Amino acid sequence: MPANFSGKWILETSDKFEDLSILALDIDFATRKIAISLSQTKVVSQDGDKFDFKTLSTFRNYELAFTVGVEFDECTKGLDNRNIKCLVTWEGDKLVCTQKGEKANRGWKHWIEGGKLYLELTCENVVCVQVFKRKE
Ligand code: YOG
Repeated sequence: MPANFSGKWILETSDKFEDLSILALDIDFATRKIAISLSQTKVVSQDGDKFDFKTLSTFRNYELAFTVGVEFDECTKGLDNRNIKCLVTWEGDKLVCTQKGEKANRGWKHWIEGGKLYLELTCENVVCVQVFKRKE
């Protein structure tokens, strides 16, 4: 039985986020400095295999809706502004997205562990891990 990610989650720790944004995603210096200082909130709505992820901050917001097992096109507008082809699948209780495009080895994984929401963002040889706690 797949995990339930629904709810509001607030960023607690973010490891290698700057490496991901500069080394891998080519985000400019000024934007990167703002990005690393942001408090991020994930608002997740899950209805079976249908998901809506909102990543909210005082600087920018990002929304992604998808169905597990159905390939879709994503434009990462306001992030690194690239077009990618994505597929999200379940690997056990992990939600795994592969993102095909200009950047190699790109994707993310979400899972819940010890009541916290984990997000592993990968691009090329960089792996960033974010941990979110439930917001009351
Ligand atoms: O999440 O795709 O939860 O979409 C990754 C940013 C920062 C802008 C955030 C704005 C990577 C400048 C979303 C931050 C760095 C930095 C708040 C990750 C790129 C640009 C929006 C993501 C998935 C999975 C759902």
